[in-house]
Amino acid sequence: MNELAQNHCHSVRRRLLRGALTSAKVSSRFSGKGSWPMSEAMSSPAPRRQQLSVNDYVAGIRAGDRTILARAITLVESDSRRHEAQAQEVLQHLLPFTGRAKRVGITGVPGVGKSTFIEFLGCLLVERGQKLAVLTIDPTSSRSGGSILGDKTRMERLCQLPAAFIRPTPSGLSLGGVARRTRETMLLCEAAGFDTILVETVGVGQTEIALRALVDFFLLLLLPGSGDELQGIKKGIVEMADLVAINKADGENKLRAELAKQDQAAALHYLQPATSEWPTEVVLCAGLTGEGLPEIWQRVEKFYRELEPKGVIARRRREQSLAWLSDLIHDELKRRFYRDARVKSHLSAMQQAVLRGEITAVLAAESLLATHQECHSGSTGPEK
Ligand SMILES: Nc1nc2c(ncn2[C@@H]2O[C@H](COP(=O)(O)OP(=O)(O)O)[C@@H](O)[C@H]2O)c(=O)[nH]1
Ligand SMILES: [Mg+2]
Repeated sequence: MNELAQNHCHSVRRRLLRGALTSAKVSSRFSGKGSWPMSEAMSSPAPRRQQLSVNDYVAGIRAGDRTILARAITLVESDSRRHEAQAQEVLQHLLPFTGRAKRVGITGVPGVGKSTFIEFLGCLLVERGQKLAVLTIDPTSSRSGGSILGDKTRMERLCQLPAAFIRPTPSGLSLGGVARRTRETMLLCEAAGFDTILVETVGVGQTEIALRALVDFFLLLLLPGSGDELQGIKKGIVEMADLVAINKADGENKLRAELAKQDQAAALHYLQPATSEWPTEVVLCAGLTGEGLPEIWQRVEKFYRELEPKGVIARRRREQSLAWLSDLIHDELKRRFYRDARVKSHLSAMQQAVLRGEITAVLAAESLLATHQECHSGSTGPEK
C-alpha cells in the first residue's frame, strides 16, 4: 500500500475509533421521535444540495428524516473513497441503533409476482402501524429497464404511504457490491426506525445466496405448476427457504397451484430445514388479491416469536456478521493481490508456464503469492 493510502486508512481508523467513543453521546442527543414526512418518491427535490456532516446524517436518520436517509443511502452506494470513509463513520455512529427490525427476504423468478406481493403485504403492514422499508435487488432490471413480464417495481400504492420507504437497487454493481450496499442500507433504515425490512430479489442464481446472508427469514415464491415446469429455480434455493409460497393461486390456477404445493411439500420432506427448529412449509397465496398474505405474515411473526427467545435469530445474525467480515477480508486481499504491480508482471508468465505444463498450478500460485508477500514484508511494496 502506498504512503498516501496508508495515511488515509490510519486517519479513517482514527476517526472511526473517535466516532465509536462519541456515538453514545450523539445517540442521547438525537433520540427524539421520528417525523415521517412524505415517502421518498413523493418528496420534492432539494433545491441545492448542501454538504452534510457526519453528525447531520446521524441526527437526521435518528429523527426519521427521509431526505437525509435517502442521501445517506446514496453516500453508502458511492464508489468514492471520501464518501466511503464518511459513510463508514455514519454507520459506526448508528450501529447501536441497528438490529431491531424484522429482516425478511423474498425471492422468486422474474414474473412470479414478488413486487405485487410486496405491495399488497406492505400496505397491510403499514395499515397495522408498522414502518416498512422495501429494498429491491434486481440485477436484471438495469439491463431490461425493469420491464420484464409486466414488472411492477414501482409499487405505486405503497409508494404513497408515508410509513413506507422503497429503495431500488443501485444498478451497475457487482453482486458483492450490491450485497454490501443492501446490507448497509438495511442498517441505515433500522437506525431510522423502520421495524420491518423486506428485501426483494430475483431468483436467478447467486443473488439469493447473497440475500440469504442478509436476512432472518427467507420466503420463496413459486409459480403454480408441477414437475419440470418447476420454475427454472435452482434446487439449492428451495433448501434456503423458511417458507415456500405458491403464488398466483387464483382463478384457473387454483388446481395447478394445489399440485405444485403437493410436489413441493413432498420434495421438502427430504431436505434439512433452512433454520433449525423451524420446519419449512408450503402454502398457497395470490399477491394480486392478497389471499393468503395475512396468514403468511402470521407465520413470519410466529418465526420471530418462537425462535427469538431461543436465540436462534441472534445466532444467525452473529454468523452472518462473521461471514460478512471474512468476505470483506477475502475480497480486499484478492483486490490487493491482483493490483500488485509485481504480481501483474509475473502473472502472465506463470499462466503460460502452467498452460505449457512446465510448472504445477500449486507451485505457480505459491510463487505468485510469495512475490506479493515480499512486497508487503518490506513496507513499501508498489500498488497500482
Ligand atoms: N393472476 C395473478 N397474476 C399476478 C399475481 N401477482 C402478480 N401477478 C402478475 O404477474 C406479473 C408480474 O408481477 P410482478 O409483481 O412484477 O413480478 P416480479 O417480477 O416477481 O416482481 C404482473 O403482470 C402481475 O400483475 C397474482 O397473484 N395472480
Ligand atoms: Mg419485481
